Amino acid sequence: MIKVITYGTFDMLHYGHRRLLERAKALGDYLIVGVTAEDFDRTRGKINVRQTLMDRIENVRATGLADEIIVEEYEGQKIDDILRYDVDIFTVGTDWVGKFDYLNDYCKVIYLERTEGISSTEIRTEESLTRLGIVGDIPHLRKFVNESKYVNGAELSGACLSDSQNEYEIIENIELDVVDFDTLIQRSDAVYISSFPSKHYEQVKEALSKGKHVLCEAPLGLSHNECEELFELADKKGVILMEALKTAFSTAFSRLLLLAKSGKIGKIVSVDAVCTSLSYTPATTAKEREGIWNTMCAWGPTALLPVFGLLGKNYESYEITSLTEKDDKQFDLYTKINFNYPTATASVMIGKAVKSESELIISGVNGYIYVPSPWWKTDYFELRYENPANNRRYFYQLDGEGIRYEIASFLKSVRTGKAASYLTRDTSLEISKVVDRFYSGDFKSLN
Ligand code: C2G
Repeated sequence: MIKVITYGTFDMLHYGHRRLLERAKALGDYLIVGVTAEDFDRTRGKINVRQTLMDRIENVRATGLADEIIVEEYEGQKIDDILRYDVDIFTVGTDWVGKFDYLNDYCKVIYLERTEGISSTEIRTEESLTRLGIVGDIPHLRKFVNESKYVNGAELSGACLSDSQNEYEIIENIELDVVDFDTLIQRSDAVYISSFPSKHYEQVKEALSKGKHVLCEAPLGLSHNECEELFELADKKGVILMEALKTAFSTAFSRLLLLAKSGKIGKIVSVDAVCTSLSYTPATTAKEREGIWNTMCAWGPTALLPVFGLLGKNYESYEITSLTEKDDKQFDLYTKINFNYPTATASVMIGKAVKSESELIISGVNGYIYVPSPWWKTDYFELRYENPANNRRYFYQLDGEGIRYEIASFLKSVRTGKAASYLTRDTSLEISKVVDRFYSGDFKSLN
């Protein structure tokens, strides 16, 4: 009996896939089809897959061509499978020519002509293209535009720049139409807003009231009431409002939250997050400071993410302590926030003009989770125990600092009409309360 094996994602199974499977089957007597797991696809950069693993397996099964279906979960698995299933022929489309020649050491390798004129990418793109406008400052926007290239389903409809920006620079480097806010809203289905935080509320409100979906850099507004109002408006208009916090979309971060919640370190008693960068030189004049994000806005939402994500909103109290610019109590150079929960504590240390080890530590009664600096864009963390022999290390691929996953989640939410975000509305609203308290001047000053 000649055994044949082939692999693929088989997203939105189409004629090209079916033809490949038919010809693979015809090469022998028994066909094994390996369908890629979601995590495996993500590590090989396929972040636009629409269907779940189970749906994709069902579609392959429904062709009636596979005698056996297996799941492909890791790099190098093909060698294991060929040996384990005693495979005679490995086959795949000609888009992979040369890439799998190394399997010739284990079985015969045959590349089958790829069917031209059809692909999952084209089907996904044709089905729903979201016209996405971008608003804000060039450095933020450039990253966003570059990352959006990895995500299917969006067409950038133009850019609205903050006042001080040079139009030509963005046109030359990003190649986008620069237009005013109203024009941008008119020609877009959704907008990404990364302007100065004090502008967020008005811009988000304007976009939502015109029925546009919004992805806005955190913080969404400077007051809690504003944020609540914006979410209510989004519901009323039936559109998606999502806060953009790239860390929330990184695989390592979301997995460590799950591990912590599933009791791996026992009951959690402390969450301590540090985010610092020497990205600001104090003592610039108030004029020069215009457009520069203070510490609370630049770092607060990110650092608060693990606190609210793990301990929730039922804290008893918290205090904020800040060192601010002498002439501006709303411009913090350094801020410390200490939380008291009924059975846990948490601390957040953030600074744009103070440097410290920017790590995240989640302590439990049985052990702790250690995420090295800079934890907000990590691909790695450790579970540590009293006995080091029990320690575990976890690695997850992180591409584009999480921004491309954030864009993919936003577009999925827009497409399905359901929030598909790791960042819950509760967390966003809790973050807004802290930002609100800081702006109302309710903190201990170190000046
Ligand atoms: N295919 C084809 N014609 C198309 C599209 C796809 O012949 N128009 C083939 C591909 O060459 C592949 C199979 O159908 O052999 C599945 O394609 P995908 O779902 O795109 O999977 P792919 O990313 O190619 O994964 O480990 C996974 C394998 O490496 C292949």
